[in-house]
Amino acid sequence: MADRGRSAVSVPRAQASPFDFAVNENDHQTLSMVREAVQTRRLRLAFQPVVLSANTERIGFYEGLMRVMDPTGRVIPARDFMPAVEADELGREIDCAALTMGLNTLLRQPEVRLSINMSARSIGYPKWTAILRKALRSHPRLGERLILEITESSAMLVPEIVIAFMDSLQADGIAFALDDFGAGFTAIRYFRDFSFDILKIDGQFIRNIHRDRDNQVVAAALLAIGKQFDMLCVAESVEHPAEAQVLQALGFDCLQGYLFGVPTVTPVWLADRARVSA
Ligand code: G
Ligand code: MN
Repeated sequence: MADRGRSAVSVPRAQASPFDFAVNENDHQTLSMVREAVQTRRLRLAFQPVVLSANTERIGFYEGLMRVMDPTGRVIPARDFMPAVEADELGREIDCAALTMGLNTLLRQPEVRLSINMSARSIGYPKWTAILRKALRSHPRLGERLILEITESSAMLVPEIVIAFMDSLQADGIAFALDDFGAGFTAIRYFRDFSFDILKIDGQFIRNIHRDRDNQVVAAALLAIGKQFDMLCVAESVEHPAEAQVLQALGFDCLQGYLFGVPTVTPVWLADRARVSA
């Protein structure tokens, strides 16, 4: 990945390898596909439960994950297009759409707590702020059920700005989650100034944790950091019961992953409504 970024910037076009060309071409196509999806409103939120470790029948909150429908109606997950649009204005538009859909869900489902992903690049994007402010003006308590997830790599781009942003929104009851922790570069010293409420440990340290001694040690260390800074700790990408057992024994607060529910565009509250109206 790093090589790809470097060569795309520094290698003159004539010397770019066919691989680089294909990658750039691919990103370009992704960008137009997503742009069209935003214009024609082919965006959906998929919901995935985050369950309590002590009782996995209970849902702490849902994560709302952005999905783009391609023209043939196929559902494309955020991780397949966000890297291509993240630095573009289109990334801001996606964040605005996710926030709008998330706030609408909170309005319609008073029992749901929901997290929405955002880039630190969207902080200070006037449209994003306007969407949030407008919703909070008419429904001041909505923020108490909203969690904003910011990836570690994005938060570390502009830590001082993230700190001020969090301070300004925590008064509205909004909680913050540091997403994909361990996958980027964290300057631990910022933990003192950040006031993240939730720490989500990246799935690469969770995978096969029942068999992988390295992951046992790394996940325990990341968990210890989270606890030290009073954060609720979530393990991502839990796929097997044996992994869940180890994570429960380590003391994780919440678990998320295919084992407890795949992201779905028809969560229980919409499925119930479909049954009632059928
Ligand atoms: O970056 P973030 O953690 O917000 O991304 C979550 C992504 O991980 C989503 O695209 C979601 O579909 C995916 N995901 C959720 N649960 C699992 C899982 O158990 N295994 C894997 N491999 N991916 C998952
Ligand atoms: Mn997330």
